[in-house]
Amino acid sequence: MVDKNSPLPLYYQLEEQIKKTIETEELQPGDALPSERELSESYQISRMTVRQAITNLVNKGYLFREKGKGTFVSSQKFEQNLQGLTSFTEDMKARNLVPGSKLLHFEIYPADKDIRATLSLKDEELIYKIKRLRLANNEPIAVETSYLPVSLVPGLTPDILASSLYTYIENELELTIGHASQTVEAAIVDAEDQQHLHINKGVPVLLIQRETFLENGTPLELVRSSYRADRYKFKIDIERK
Ligand code: 16G
Repeated sequence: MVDKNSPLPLYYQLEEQIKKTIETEELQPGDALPSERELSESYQISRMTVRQAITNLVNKGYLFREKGKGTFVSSQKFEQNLQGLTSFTEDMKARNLVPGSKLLHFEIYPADKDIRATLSLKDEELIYKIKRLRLANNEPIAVETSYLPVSLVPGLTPDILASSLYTYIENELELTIGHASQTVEAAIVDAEDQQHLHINKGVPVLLIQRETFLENGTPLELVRSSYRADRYKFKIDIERK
């Protein structure tokens, strides 16, 4: 029940109650939440208040809406260790999820100044710009934009990009990927990426920028990826020196 005399807003109280039913596993991932009407009747609060609580829980990732079907409890967030230099395909397989890729953009063009500098390229050297939506069990997880020199990774095609880029680089081209330097920050994506990721306007994502090098130090890839912050969290083990 909610306490109408409490200084805490009613929507917040309802939010906390729903959260509790999820945390105690009374409601499990995939379970449907009672309808707005049912919740408003059983808690004796307005539908507007119920809607506000649900919207907040959707934005925080506890619930998700399916058009015409209702609101459901989300799965736990994916936890990704930041220590290893892994590919998306490897990350998903390690969790027994089926990795997926949808190619959104594929282009070969002369690198512009910034990217040329990052990838240590000569003037006008050709690069790939590849934008892919990455999926786990068909659920959109991240939008990834990669830049790679064509001379280093020849023969890349949309077909190859439907599966694993790293498998192609390592198994077909027999290159050895060495190390990467990576930053993570919060960001808001544009309307197009919001749609790809199925997130609401204004919901933050985790923006990862990674520069990856071959074992011999040659720059291989610059990538900017927006991961759904409501579905993903990063973990790092640290030691006191
Ligand atoms: C990861 C990498 C990305 C790489 C991709 C290859 C980050 C931020 N990005 O998503 O740089 O291109 O893996 O994945 O970690 P694939 O082998 O499954 O195509």
